Amino acid sequence: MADNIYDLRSFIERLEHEGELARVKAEVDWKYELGAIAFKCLGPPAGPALLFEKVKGYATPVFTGGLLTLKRIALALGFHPGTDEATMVKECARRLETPMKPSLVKTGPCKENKQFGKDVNVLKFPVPWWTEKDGGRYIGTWHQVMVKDPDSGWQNAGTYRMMLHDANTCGILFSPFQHISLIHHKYLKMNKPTPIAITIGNDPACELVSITPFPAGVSEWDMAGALRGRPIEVVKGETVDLLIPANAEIVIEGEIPIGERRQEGPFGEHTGFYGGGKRPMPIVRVNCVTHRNEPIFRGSILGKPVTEDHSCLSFVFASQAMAMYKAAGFPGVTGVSYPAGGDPDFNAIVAIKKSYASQGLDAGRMLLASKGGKMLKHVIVVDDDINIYDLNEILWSINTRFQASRQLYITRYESGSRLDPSVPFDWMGITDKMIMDATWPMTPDFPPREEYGGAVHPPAVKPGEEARQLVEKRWQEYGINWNK
Ligand SMILES: Cc1cc2nc3c(=O)[nH]c(=O)nc-3n(C[C@H](O)[C@H](O)[C@H](O)COP(=O)(O)O)c2cc1C
Ligand SMILES: [Mn+2]
Repeated sequence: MADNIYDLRSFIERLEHEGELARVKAEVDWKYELGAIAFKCLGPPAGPALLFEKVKGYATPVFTGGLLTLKRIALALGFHPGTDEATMVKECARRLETPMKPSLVKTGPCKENKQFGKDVNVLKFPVPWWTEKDGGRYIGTWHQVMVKDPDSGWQNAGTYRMMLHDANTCGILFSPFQHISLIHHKYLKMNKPTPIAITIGNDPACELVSITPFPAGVSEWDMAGALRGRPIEVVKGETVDLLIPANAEIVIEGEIPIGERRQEGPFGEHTGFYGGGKRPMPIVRVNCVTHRNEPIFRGSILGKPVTEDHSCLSFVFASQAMAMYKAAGFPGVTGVSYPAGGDPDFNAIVAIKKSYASQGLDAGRMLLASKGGKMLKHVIVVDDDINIYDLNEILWSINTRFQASRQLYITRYESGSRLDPSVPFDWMGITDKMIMDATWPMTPDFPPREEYGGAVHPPAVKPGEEARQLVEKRWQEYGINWNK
């Protein structure tokens, strides 16, 4: 377990120790320049994590790219840096079975400095203006937003982009199926503002659970404990009744006022486009800021895959989906992947050991119906002999085991991303979805056949056992200088 990582600083130290960090000591402008450097370092191949030590006009450094690659995610979660993705996904799915409640401590580093009311000024932090076509400076690109269900006391954490409006106002964008939206609507019904807290710069386990689509009622901080193998420490907010990670760099406390909206967007997004335009969105009124001594600001640039967003979502979506199938007792799922390069928000691959005819369709429907499936558009289900990390094998499966008229399922008018540029502008948020069941059919029109040696499907090409054994025995004699 990642015993030595408990906050952003200890993670940065670990990255530096592994040669994964570049300290940028030259002065860099928060307006466009910092974003352009971060963009260049996305690669491919991926560049190092970046710590901008001297941002023009500010004393606070900016950190980005900490979780851009699987190796860095492995380091964050205490895996050996060479661990393969399938092993990490399965182990994290297992860890998520044991939620650990946070331990409440009296105070912590995030309380070292406090400003209230008129003294609040979020402009004191070096919030980047990532790219020129963004509608403004984005303060929330790799942050954690906490709200609490007024009925049950369930506290949620999620990452929903936040634009900076002025010294004590930010904009926030969330889709109607997100947990913050469910909770915010309860406060609206009671005619009360929604108390809210935001952390910027956090333990990477907290960052990862905040972008994981757990079911409603699950507290992400319990899951951060599960991922780390030990509870995270939390403190009470100064002005809000919320549990906040004690080691966070920066904490913003405030409320979403009733009915107030300001223009938000556009923003260069995970689709690779500035989709969505400028629209009136809810705001956060900031009442209090606390931060560590010499805080580190954390952000992330989005865009065409692969960015940090895609690497992390690909990983956390897969772990959570494996855990979800297991908890539901769904049979035969042997692996789930969300290819980062396609945009994991929109595509998933599920491998199953099939035992009944509609199992592939069921696996796809179950994923689409889960919280994690709300953004998802395309699910491809394959048999368990297919390597779900090899796009060629996936295409081979589609091309040889799939007939569109019988194994392609399309639904319309589903809830989905508000940023998908393939949807007509005024319809964004409503989308088609597709399940491709690329597993061998098991319907009665595929009976056992003599031509296939009594099997339902043709045998795979390979030399017979006898010939293979002969070749192994005589291998040295052939003089083929090649080690296989
Ligand atoms: C960098 C990044 C930015 C995100 N921005 C948004 C956003 O602006 N709005 C949104 O609804 N979801 C956004 N998401 C997705 C949510 O964080 C994700 O669906 C998460 O599960 C939401 O938490 P919840 O399930 O507790 O509501 C973003 C994810 C990442 C990684
Ligand atoms: Mn949630």
